[in-house]
Amino acid sequence: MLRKSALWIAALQLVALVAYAHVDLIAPCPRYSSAPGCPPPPRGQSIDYNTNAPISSNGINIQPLCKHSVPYAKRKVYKAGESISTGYGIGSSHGGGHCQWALSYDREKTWVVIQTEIRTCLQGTVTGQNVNIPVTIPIDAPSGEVTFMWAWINAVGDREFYSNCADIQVDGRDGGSISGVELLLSNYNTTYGLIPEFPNATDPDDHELFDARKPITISVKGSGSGATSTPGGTQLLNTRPISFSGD
Ligand SMILES: [Cu+2]
Repeated sequence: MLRKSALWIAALQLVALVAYAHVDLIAPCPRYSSAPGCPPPPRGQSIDYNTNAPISSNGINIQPLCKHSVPYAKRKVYKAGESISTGYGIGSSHGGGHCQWALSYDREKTWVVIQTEIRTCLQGTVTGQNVNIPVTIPIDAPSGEVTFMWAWINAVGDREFYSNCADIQVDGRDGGSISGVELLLSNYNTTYGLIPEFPNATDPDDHELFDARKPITISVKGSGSGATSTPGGTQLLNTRPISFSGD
């Protein structure tokens, strides 16, 4: 009996370790974050103690983009043109990778990428460190309730896709449009293909796929009505054949 419970404790510790093995957005508060200062989860939802776990690993264990679909009731307000000091909790930086930051005005149906960092994103960060990366809300961003996403494709290790989302309010123009590129979903699941590991500076990192992201413009009607987008939704990108490089 005693041995058995000791084993259980060891197993639970292992689970806890695994939970710390990745990276998460910690500011602005991602949905249902356990971080101090973050709001309680919305009614019917529970705290996510694994916000730092990928939403897809080697094309399996798929969770929805953002991990959770019910937004927080309260939103932090940012002005169009404002730089957000986004924060990250580092468990393992996996050699860095590709980051995309995207906004959705239609509850995560359509995404416009507003900032990208290829290859070096979170590279060289160490376990336990908190890292800040400035992300600027475009000056022409229309007002509205917006989902703000950080997405990450790691350089080294299992082929993972990370996605954390914060619920924000953008204080900008009353209606109008915002332009950027579509969100690249490589590594999200096998449909989108996997980017092989790129541990060394000379390794190919599939940055061409990022260069090839299609432009997208999201139009937002004035005074709080809905959003429309052209050419229509986040399209499937990256039809590269699936390949695993040994890990
Ligand atoms: Cu990880």
